[in-house]
Amino acid sequence: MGSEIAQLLSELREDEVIAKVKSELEAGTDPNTILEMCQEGMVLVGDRFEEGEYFISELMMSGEIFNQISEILAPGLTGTGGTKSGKIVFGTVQGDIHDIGKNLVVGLLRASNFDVIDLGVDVPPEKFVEALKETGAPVLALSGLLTIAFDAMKATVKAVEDAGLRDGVKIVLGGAPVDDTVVAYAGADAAGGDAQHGVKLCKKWFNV
Ligand code: B12
Repeated sequence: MGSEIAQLLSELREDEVIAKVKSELEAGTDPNTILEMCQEGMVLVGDRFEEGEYFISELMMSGEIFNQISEILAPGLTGTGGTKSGKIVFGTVQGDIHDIGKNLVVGLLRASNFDVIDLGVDVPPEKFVEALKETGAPVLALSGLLTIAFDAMKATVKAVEDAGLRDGVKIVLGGAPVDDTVVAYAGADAAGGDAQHGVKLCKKWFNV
């Protein structure tokens, strides 16, 4: 079943995959599970791109379909209620414009009552520093999907250090290629994993 959604998405069969997502939801499948299947599909799209079978237009199309599915799943992915849990400055690092994953995590964090300052994509280090100063946020979340994003993450951590803010700010990195090696390379605090894991981590950091 999971592979069917992944397969349909990877083949960019828009109407069929959306219908399948809806029927799975109606059948009571956990939206988080459906989301994972869709991520699988996006990885398959990436593989086809690497193999030269797909081009940028197909990447864009997959992003478009994924965004539509995210909207359908969003209500089921809601977090806990209550007061605002804390401020988080978030953005995709300089040189990288991938934001589908970032937007998902931002949505989930907001649904869990975090006050997220979303700086968008291709964000230069100094813009992150400025936002941390303005908001006093104790958590900085950086997203990046390109290999070159690792250097931008490192530069961003350094800029936070140079501004004298590092001791009061925890930094989480996310995006498919991010692991503990990247965290160590960039000098950050943690790898965010998937969206659910990222939210859990922030809850732990904010003690909520
Ligand atoms: C869609 C897509 C695009 C779209 C992006 C649209 C958009 N608005 O984001 C477009 C067409 C614009 C695009 C462009 C390019 N892309 Co592209 N793209 C993809 C693709 C197919 C899917 C990415 C995606 O959205 N995945 C789904 C989301 C939900 O997953 P995610 O981002 O990983 O996010 C999840 C987690 O990682 C996590 N997460 C994400 N961020 C954060 C942050 C925190 C703090 C936390 C806690 C968690 C977290 O939560 C999310 C949910 O669980 C990937 C393939 C892949 N394998 O990833 C390639 C891929 C990332 N792209 C790639 C490339 C090469 C490019 C281009 C350079 C192509 C070109 N020649 O121009 C450009 C780069 C543009 C730029 N400067 O950024 C390569 C990168 C290779 C590399 N090693 O650097 C990939 C891996 C494809 C491949 N296999 O070759 N791309």
